[in-house]
Amino acid sequence: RKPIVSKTNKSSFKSKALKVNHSSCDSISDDLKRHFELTLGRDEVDASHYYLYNALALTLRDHQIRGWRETRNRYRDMDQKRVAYLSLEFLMGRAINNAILNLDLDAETRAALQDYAVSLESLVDEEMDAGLGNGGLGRLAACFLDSCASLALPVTGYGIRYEYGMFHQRIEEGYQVEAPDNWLRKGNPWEIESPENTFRVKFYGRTNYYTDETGQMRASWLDTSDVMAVPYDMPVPGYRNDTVNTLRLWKSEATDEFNLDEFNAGSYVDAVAAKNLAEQITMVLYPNDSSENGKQLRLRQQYFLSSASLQDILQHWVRHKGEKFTSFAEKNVFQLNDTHPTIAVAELMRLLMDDHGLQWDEAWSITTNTMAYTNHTLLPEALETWSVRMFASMLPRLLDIIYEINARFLAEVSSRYPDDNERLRRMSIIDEEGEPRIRMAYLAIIGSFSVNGVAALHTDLLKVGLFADFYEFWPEKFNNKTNGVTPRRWLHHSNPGLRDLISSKIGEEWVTNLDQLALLKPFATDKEFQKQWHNVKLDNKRRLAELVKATTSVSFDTTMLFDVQVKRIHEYKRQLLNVLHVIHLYDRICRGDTSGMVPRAVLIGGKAAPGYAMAKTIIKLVNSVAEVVNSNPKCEKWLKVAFIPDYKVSFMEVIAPAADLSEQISTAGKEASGTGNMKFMMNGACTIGTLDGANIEIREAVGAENFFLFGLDSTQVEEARLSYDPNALIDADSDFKRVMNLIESGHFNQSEPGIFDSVSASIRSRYDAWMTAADFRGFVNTQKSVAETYKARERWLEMSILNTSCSGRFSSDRTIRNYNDEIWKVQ
Ligand code: B1H
Repeated sequence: RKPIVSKTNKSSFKSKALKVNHSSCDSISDDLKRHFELTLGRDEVDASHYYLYNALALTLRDHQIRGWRETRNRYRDMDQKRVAYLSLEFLMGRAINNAILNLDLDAETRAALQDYAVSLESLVDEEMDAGLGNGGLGRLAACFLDSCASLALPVTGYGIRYEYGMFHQRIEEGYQVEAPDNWLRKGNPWEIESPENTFRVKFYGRTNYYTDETGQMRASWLDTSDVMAVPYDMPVPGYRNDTVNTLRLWKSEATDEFNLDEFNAGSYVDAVAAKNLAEQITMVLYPNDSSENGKQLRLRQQYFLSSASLQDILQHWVRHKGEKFTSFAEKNVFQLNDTHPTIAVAELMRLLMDDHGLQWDEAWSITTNTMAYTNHTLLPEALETWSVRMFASMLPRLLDIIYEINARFLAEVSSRYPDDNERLRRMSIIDEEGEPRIRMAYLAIIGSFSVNGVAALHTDLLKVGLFADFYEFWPEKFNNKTNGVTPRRWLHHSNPGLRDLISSKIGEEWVTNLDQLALLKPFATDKEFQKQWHNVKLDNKRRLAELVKATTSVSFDTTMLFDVQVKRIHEYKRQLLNVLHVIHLYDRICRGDTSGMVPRAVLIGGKAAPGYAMAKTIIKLVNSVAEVVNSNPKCEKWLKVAFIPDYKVSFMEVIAPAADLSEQISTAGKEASGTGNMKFMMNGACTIGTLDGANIEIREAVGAENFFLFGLDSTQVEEARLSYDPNALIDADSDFKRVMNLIESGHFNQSEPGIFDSVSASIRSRYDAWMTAADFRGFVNTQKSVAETYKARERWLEMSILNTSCSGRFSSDRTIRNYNDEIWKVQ
């Protein structure tokens, strides 16, 4: 057989090879062979390596299964409090490298693959990203699972096993085209179906009130159409700690008694075909980020997840403790990832009262001592409300309960604030303006003992703005938990060069104690260390340049400043501002004014919600500008622009390590936290950013002198809004005027006149909510100082090293410790 062809960093391979554990090495080799030849029935490695990938995944899963069982038993024996993290999104990305890393099986795996003359790197590309999320909110849930397992905390993720995850994005003629993500088509070797834990979820029907044998008033939910929830479990390995937690994803299936009438009427085929309705529930992820969608099917998904997960937990409780719930709240916490699973508040009440016979007060005490709510956005378009009418027909029993929660809550408010009807109207769960709607955020706050924001500024803004009445009413409920990201995936795995360099200086403890990165600070000005740091970055830039070339045909020169903005496309994130700067640079280059400029490679990537026209136009604009810039010989040396299609977790693993400059340029007050900003910082990128979300804390951590700040702060934004006059700003700034003129003259869209009219109109509108024009000048000026600093190579390297050194507090381990210390309180 041919020798292994490995693209891996050789030094890391060698250093690991010394540590091969021979017993697990043999077993990996044997298991791989067994799975390849017996489980999958293969005898040759085909070109795609698909079966070999599967055999390896099964091998690694086997290795997790022992730890999985042990972990379950340990949690049970310790009789600790459990946490259920309820989320409509878990953006897991690929599992294979994470498993190898956390199980410490790198050398063994590589050794086993030598028998097949296949490199690990070529195998991992066979795995589809598990794209069960939109962006930051879903990826945060995934980072949290890694940290919980690594801290050996008994936390189970509960989500939906979408048949189709986040759509694939292609770019055709510069436009986004969506393609379905059939990620399960070739099977998912990581999951284990657990049909014995199937639950029944009810929909429609009516409430029936009756008096039970003891004379109590009781309710039951009758004449329902039911759907089965079947769990699929994915192992969540902790970092080298023998802990394997669980991500339990529910799939919807039809019950066997579906459409009995039709069945009996003889239309057997119609009855079977109707199974689709039930199975639709978990068919597809809604691709909206930071905006709600209001569709019936989405509410069905939310209730389906909430009900199945709570039934699972209650069943477990009853099996171990019987029908006694006095200590339930001491032993369980439900963390609600935004309002999406908030119907769980009412569902827990229903299950406790209707199925387990508790009285209202006892059930309410349990609910409000177990539910905790995380808010992720202040954007009004993302705040979920559901029409009462839709609720009344789909979830009638839940609506009864919500009304009762509201009535009791409003009674409390009015006893604290007598005769304040305005306040009652403001705080009511039911919004009575227009068609009555249920405000899910209010239900979440009222039903929870903890309400948290995801960065300091965000939490402060919640207190004084959106939730001010509730903060006044229950100040003790409110707390901040600044987001974080897992250093295992986002540094150790994705940046092997930097990982080895860091470990060579400060050892490996940083992997589980990221504050240790501070030990690098003294080396920030060390010439030799800077050189090594620079070389690692250069290697990473080469790797990214290859990806960009392969996906866009644009060539990035690795000596250029890599200026990167990857995230969902949204007006508040202001990709437009970035494009205005690119056009400004292009304009200067065309005019021969390159003084002080640095050669730049600008990379932009991200998906637009399919129904979000402006976001899609922005993608088209980026691509049109890229085409003009990249085909102009004058720009060749100075500027390259690329839009990377299908931005996803596995791409970020290549992008973050290679970035020099991280663009975090949202309108201040709009980005709740951001987490991409943390991944870039950890990998030694410098940030250009506004005082928004966690940028503020990043700047605090790294020092103002190592952060490129620009723009209005959130207070100034709200003040400036009152007399905002973008046209005056444009007219007073000749650079800005030329940029607008290039857009408006059709320079970038000569064959498609008018397509960018909406873009220029939005910039020029006095009502532009994102106030792009207000920050143009500040952004351009600060980009100039970025260029100057980049050219002062040693200063830049110092900043880069300091960014990594100061990123310790943005580990999701820190975030999870905060959640546990202040909310969950698991011993
Ligand atoms: C965030 C969302 C979101 N905030 C609605 N809100 C969705 C809202 O499908 N929906 O209906 C989906 C997602 N996502 C993000 O959460 C914030 O914008 C980021 O700033 C933050 O870092 C992230 C994690 O907290």
